[in-house]
Amino acid sequence: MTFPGTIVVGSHVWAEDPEVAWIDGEVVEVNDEEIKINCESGKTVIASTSNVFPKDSEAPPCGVDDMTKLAYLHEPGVLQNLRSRYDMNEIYTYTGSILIAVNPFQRLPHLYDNHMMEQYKGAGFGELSPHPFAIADAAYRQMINEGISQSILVSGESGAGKTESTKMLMRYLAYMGGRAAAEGRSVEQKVLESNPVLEAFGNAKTVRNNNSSRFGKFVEIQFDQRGRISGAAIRTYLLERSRVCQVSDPERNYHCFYMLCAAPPEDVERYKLGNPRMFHYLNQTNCYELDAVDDSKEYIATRRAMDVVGISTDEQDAIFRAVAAILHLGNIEFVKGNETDSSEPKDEKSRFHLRTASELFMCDEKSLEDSLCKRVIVTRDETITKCLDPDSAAVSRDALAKIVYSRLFDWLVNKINNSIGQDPDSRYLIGVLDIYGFESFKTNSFEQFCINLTNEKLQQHFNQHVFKMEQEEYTKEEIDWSYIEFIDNQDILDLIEKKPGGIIALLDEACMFPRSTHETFAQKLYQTFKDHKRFSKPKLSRTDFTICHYAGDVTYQTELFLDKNKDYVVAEHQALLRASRCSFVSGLFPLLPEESSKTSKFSSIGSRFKQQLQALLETLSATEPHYIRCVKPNNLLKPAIFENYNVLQQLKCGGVMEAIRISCAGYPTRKTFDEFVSRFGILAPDVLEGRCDEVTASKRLLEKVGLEGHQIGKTKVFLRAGQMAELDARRSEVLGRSACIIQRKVRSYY
Ligand code: AOV
Ligand code: MG
Repeated sequence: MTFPGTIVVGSHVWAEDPEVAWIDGEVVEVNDEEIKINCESGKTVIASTSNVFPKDSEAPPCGVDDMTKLAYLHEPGVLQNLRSRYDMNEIYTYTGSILIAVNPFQRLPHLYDNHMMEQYKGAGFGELSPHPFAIADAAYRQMINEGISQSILVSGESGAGKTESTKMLMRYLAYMGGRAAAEGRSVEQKVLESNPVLEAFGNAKTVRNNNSSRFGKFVEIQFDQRGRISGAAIRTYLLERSRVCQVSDPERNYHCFYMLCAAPPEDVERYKLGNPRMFHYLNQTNCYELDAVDDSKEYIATRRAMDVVGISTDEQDAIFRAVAAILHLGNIEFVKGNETDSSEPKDEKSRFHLRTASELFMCDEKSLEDSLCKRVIVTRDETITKCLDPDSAAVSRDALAKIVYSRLFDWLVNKINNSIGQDPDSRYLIGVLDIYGFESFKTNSFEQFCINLTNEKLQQHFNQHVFKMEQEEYTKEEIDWSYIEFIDNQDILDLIEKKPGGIIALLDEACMFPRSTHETFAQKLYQTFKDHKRFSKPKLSRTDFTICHYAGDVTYQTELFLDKNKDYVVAEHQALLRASRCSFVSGLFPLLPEESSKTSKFSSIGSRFKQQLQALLETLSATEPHYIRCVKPNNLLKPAIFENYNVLQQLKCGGVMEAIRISCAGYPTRKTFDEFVSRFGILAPDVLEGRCDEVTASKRLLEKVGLEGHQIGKTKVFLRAGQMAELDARRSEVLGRSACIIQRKVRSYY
């Protein structure tokens, strides 16, 4: 977007800069294609006219609380606005009804206390500073007033603040919909306390976030006729299983492992634990402690939260026994056994951990050893026992640890749901979605593929909504607006999930066909999608593929796609734990229905995830959505550092720039009549002579300056992209530089 002819000497502009993305300055020379700019920083730069944007020299230095109030709705303007607000700890900003939240990386307790909730209760949207409470309040009121279910979608990259924002939303909704004196534990208390429980078992320290959620979550809060919370349901998505047995520096395993090792002595003894440095599943990394977190206190807090959500003491004991058993399991090492290609526990130490794990799982020690070191193969005529070599036994051990942990996590979610209770007569609900944002790393595997599919789906939903909102604004102002194109990502969704023929379908086929490898899978993809606009094969690779996502290109490594897509329990593991004397453990492994115990043991994680997403989107489409976009201002996780490029990239990935683009395609600048007249009256002082109202004055002004294509709404003037710049340029000409200074001085008297 450029504004030819609107840049004159004296114009304030933004120019692209390799270091900080955009720098601002004043134009001192204009040639055909090039202009010379004196920057605020003292630098002089030459820029091409196609790479500069007009700057609003009258923008308030502390920014505006809604991007749509900016005179110029473009990238540098948006960035500058966020930045100047962030510098003053104003971490929230609206773009219309979307809330942008920039992570402060420091506690700002005054922002979230009860007094704040009190204030937002019933305040009109936009009346108070932007805040998640305002979003929750708007959702709650819309639900009550219009009787429509609502949803609040929180997104952003890892560490951007989704989970923290979600907790704030839940607190506010519990505050609004709570019943004062309920017997026992109230529904809203249980809903709130589900957070620490799920975080203990589903969060971990990663490079990007010390408390990273390793699962997606949709919390549905149900309300009765009177707007009181009557039930809730938590749905979770794709817990990262691999972390249970594989962690790299400087990350950690799931919090619960460290908490348990730091439990009071009697518990540590009961579960035969000790220093986390003893355990293979924890000592693959050097990170054990977290800054400002005391695991022993967290253990107590988690236990207390488990009490609140209705997990009995016996159940808690069984849960932590299973967690401890996993740690002991991880310490069993294998060496070659007597027979060829067989394996057995390495030494006394490994035998000790094997014994301890079997005690904790309450299963037979020999059966545990066999389930790790042997496989039973049933053919038509006979049953053969095959030994596993030490490497395969270790793989088998890890598979057991992962399946127990993931079943345990699902059990927790289920238990919490049953304990909170669903309200079958609920009138409406507010859903809060806290789900992983778009990911693009050096290596991207099946997890990133699923995560990015989620984001494609939510992006489509978002675009459609933003688009609708724009249309509504125009309708409200009674102005004409022709349909504007926006990037639709349906083609990417088809590429991934079309049935048959999409990537997931091809992956499932590969998983069912015994001779497939990731190489044959990749070949199949190349063949099938060789002409697809959104798909490509990287030149130097034989097994990678690239998808051109809405937020950018991501290259996926197929190596582990087949393995990771297969969800099956090794029959020996199933039988072993099914036979546990602990009803909790055996309950994690219910008998399989006839069907799936036959030959085809394969169940596809990708397809199931796709179905879950479908169900989620169906739920969402029956609600009125609200959006929170979280932004991580730096990768150091430190306060007061705002990295321009980094933030811009996130605004793009979160669809904020696209939302802005959609609005730029229409009438991006909206000025109320009196704002308009006071800013541009100087262009035609004569039309303002005599008495006339501001609407008439605005109309005459526009006529006089000969602007076309704009619209007059009911309360505002709507200008097309570039028109504001044109008016400003004329204004600077009229004013001249010195006049401009005088005017500013005069203005400061008001
Ligand atoms: P995430 O949910 O978006 O990441 P979190 O909500 O866990 O990110 O936020 C990461 C960290 O940033 C928190 O642990 C806090 O230290 C800090 N933080 C975030 N928001 C605030 C706030 N409003 N005030 C103070 N500190 C904050 V991930 O779960 O990794 O995608 O998978
Ligand atoms: Mg999170």
